[in-house]
Amino acid sequence: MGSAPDNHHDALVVGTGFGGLYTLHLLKQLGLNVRAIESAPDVGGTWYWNSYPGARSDIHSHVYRYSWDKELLEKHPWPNNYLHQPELQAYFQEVAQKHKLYPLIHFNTELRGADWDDQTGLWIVSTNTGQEYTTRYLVTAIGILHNKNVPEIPGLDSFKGQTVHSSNWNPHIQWEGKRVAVIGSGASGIQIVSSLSEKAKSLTHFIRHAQYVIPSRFRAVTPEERKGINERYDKIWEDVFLSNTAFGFVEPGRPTLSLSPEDREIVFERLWREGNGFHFLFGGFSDLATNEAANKEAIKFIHRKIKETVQDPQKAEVLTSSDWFARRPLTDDHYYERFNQDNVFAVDLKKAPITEITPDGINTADGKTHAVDLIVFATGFDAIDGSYTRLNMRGRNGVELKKHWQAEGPKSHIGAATSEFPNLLFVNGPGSVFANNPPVAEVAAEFARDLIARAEEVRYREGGIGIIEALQEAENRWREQTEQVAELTLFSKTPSWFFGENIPGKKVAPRLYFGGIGRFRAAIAEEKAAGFKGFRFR
Ligand code: NA7
Repeated sequence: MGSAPDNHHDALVVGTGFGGLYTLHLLKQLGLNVRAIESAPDVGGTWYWNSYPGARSDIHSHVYRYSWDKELLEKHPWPNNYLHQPELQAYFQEVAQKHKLYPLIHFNTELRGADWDDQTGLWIVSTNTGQEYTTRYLVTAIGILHNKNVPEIPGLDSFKGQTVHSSNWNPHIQWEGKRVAVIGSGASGIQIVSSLSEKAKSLTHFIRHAQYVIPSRFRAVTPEERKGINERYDKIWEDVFLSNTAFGFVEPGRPTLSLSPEDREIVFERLWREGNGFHFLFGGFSDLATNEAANKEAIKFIHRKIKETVQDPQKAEVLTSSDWFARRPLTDDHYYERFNQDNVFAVDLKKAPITEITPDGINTADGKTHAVDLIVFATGFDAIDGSYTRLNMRGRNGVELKKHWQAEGPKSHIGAATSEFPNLLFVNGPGSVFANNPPVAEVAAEFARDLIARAEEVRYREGGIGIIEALQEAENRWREQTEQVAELTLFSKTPSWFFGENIPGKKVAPRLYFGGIGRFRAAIAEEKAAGFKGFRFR
């Protein structure tokens, strides 16, 4: 199919979540002829798709938004300290409307692949609709959690009831009054168990690795608090962008073992009472995620809370993790309490793995059959690079992105671009930073904009087509740095999607930079100050 003029752009942005919408806004401001494509029928990205009952951000609402629109910050309603999925959806819609982004977006249009033509300096982009686009810059903000992981369990096709992956929820899913199985105990599984167990006939949670779930302390924000936050917003964002985790709370410099056991206990109790998993891990002490002895103290505390909360000792045992408290921290107000209901059960898959799915339910290795009507796969995603490797992306000389990253795992220079793929930019791609997503998306979108602005400058000055490419040495250096920092944390000692361990056969390597958003921004600033030395412009 040929490319109609409406399908040729200076820049094509893929995705309209936090990263994509802002990138679209920035490139429009830059005066480029820019278009976005989005696989969903509306804006929102990850937050469009993850709409299961109880889907909610577990980061405080006043920092789970863009910092750059002061008016929206002050006026857009957020009645509670956390945002439910429909509120986030409404927020994205308001941003897109206010900034006149809707006319620039082609919805229901999914990126399938793209080929770089070095002669013309164009990407030829294919989509699910059959429509091709050509673009000089291809900016992908395709989300780090998009490519669903559904395990291949024998007999799955024979199941007579309904099955759904957490990111595919829809109104046809019948769960009230039904016997529900939830497989998976990450952020999605915990929230789904907590909300569905209210009205399900029974709920069985199949757990391979139990996790540490900190109360969220969901509550309304008072008008006084809101006023105070509005007045302090500039300072709040300044701190967020200089911090490590960007979650909007103070990150103390105090090591855990610097306090006496009694004083430590007071701090842990306070963190538990105040709520929020990230706050518990990063807001009380400086070293819970890096020091084994410190982490063990937090683990002891949480284990005790589980024992105190869950009345049935057998269920409590299944819910008690033996790993480091160093995966993405989880938050929910009711998760542990739900297991005090007679109709809520916990199955330890380490002791009794799933052997097969039958027409009526799930069989486990201990000979039990769990009869269910609905199976919810809260089994996560082929995360980060998995969003890319499912696509047919071919760079210079036809090199495939999948192959380019196969041997050593994904590489990029400061999360923005990879060698041999000129003018392909990532917003929150591999090599980006582990921190609160909206501020990270802003930093990444601005970096992509700056790279494009620089390429355009070179084009006007020197003629030619305007090409940016990450240098191999630069991306290797960034990878080394990412590995070194990851090694200092307990995250690297705890299998998770951060390192690719959740997908069989995937190269195990850090996919995010754990050095904090402040240092990540400093790396970008240094890069810019040195004339973008890690990139070649031609
Ligand atoms: P996660 O955090 O990747 O969690 C997936 C869960 O599914 C995790 O508990 C896995 O167990 C479990 N899983 C995966 N495959 C299987 C099989 N085959 N059998 C049993 N259990 C399995 O995904 P989420 O959607 O919850 O969260 C993703 C991110 O979204 C989250 O971090 C937030 O940033 C928002 P495992 O631990 O691997 O044993």
